[in-house]
Amino acid sequence: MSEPKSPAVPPVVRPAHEDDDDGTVVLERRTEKTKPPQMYQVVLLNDDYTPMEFVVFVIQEFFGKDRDTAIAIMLKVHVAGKGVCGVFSRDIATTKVNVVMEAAQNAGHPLQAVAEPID
Ligand code: TYC
Repeated sequence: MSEPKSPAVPPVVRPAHEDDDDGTVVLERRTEKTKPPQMYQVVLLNDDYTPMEFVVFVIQEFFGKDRDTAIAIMLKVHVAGKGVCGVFSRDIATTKVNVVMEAAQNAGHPLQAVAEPID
């Protein structure tokens, strides 16, 4: 037998009966209630001063990319002005941005990272 698809199906109410459930009716919610969480892309921004090798290091170290992928992302940023390093939940994206900015500051480079909500 196939299950009813909609919550609008009228409940079956039975009279209370010995050894029974007192006529309790449980209505099952079948409509989707939770939305997937908003995700964020972490983007590196180009500047004229941060060494390419430092950007490659950052992408490998903090975004888990292999060297070839890190070079490709770095060059994308260098040419296009920005490039995506990864997509994360809000907390993880914020942490990635902070870690990148702190590493850049400690190394004396002006590299900037931002988290942008995606569709
Ligand atoms: N434009 C920098 C240079 O020529 C390299 C660079 C790449 C800087 C990516 C930042 O996010 C960046 N040294």
